[in-house]
Amino acid sequence: MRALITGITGQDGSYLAELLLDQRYEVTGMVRRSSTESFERVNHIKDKISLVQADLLDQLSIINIIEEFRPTEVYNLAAQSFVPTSWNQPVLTGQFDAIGVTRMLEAIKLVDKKIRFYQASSSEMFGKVKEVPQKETTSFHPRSPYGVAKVYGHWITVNYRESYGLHANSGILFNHESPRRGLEFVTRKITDGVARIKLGLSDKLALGNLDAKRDWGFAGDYVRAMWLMLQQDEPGDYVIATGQTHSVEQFVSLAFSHVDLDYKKYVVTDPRFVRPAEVDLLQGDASLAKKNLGWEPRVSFEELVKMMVDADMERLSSSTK
Ligand code: NAP
Ligand code: F7E
Repeated sequence: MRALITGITGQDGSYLAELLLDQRYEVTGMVRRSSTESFERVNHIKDKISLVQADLLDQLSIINIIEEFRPTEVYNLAAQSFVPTSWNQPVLTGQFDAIGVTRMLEAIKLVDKKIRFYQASSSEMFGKVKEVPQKETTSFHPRSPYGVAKVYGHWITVNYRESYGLHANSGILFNHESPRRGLEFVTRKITDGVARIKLGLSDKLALGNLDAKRDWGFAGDYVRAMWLMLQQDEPGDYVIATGQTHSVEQFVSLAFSHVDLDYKKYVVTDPRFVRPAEVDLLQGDASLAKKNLGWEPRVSFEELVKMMVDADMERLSSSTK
């Protein structure tokens, strides 16, 4: 089995690459050209994978790597994934997260229609939610250019399945986190901030809307669901979530209390981190994934928060020694 992962240098790409190597896949990662290489999430497996340059913006580069590498499975994880940036760079976000998906699908259609395809769809598509919990049949109302672009990526994946019979799958993943999460996302910003305050490197943490609620799971659990979707006889769309929701404030409280600190002494709110349009509440229903894929999350919310705080404590303590 040969897998091509776009976005291999990201949080999910690195966990997925590990999982596929364990299953004895040949793994190729698509990376975009940069003047400085930042492969820190895959450094520990770099001898076991190959990295090839291509870009979601460049159709021919995608066709060429699929032609050359001939994967049996393609996981399209590459994207501009930070919601606030999508208001500042809406056109680029659309090029990466919407039209980029069409470029991937076109390349597969051209080279080999038997290649199985995974699209990284998102709970941000539900946005201003129409029902609680959200499932595969819940209609979309995205609240950011990111969410809007992901809706396009989702439907073009469905469309290529229906138009050309591709084994094209869309995973509607709710927020998933880990010690490898980018530092600008709220969970990692909090756990990094907690560790800095505990170690005396900082004395406050500025956040935006503390009332927003998310269904947070562990990224290592969620990449397993991606792989399971591509092992089914029939392609499909699946919500992947824990079924539980917590506020940003609850995340903050648990993270600070894990190192015996009272968050009220350190957390300040800053309007710079408040969004033009917010997604107030996300809570997913992953019953279909449980029934068809046998998928269930293994790491609880409490375990996730502690894992992330512990990892940031360890990283920052060793860097200050
Ligand atoms: P991430 O850590 O931000 O990683 C994004 C990856 O995309 C990076 O490897 C990045 O490469 C690559 N990339 C961006 N633009 C590219 C381009 N033009 N050409 C080639 N590669 C490009 O994101 P993640 O958290 O792993 O998420 C993976 C996917 O799932 C994304 O599509 C995201 O939108 C989606 N998603 C994430 C969540 C979540 O909670 N994590 C939930 C639902 C859906 P560089 O290293 O060069 O920047
Ligand atoms: O925000 C609130 C913020 O940036 C979560 C991406 O992976 O998941 C992610 O998108 C919530 C929002 O993730 C701060 O307003 C408060 O309500 O961690 P986040 P996100 O926007 O939910 C989805 C499923 C994806 O698909 C995306 O790619 O936290 N919040 N204060 C803050 N958020 C940030 N970033 N920073 C703050 O200071």
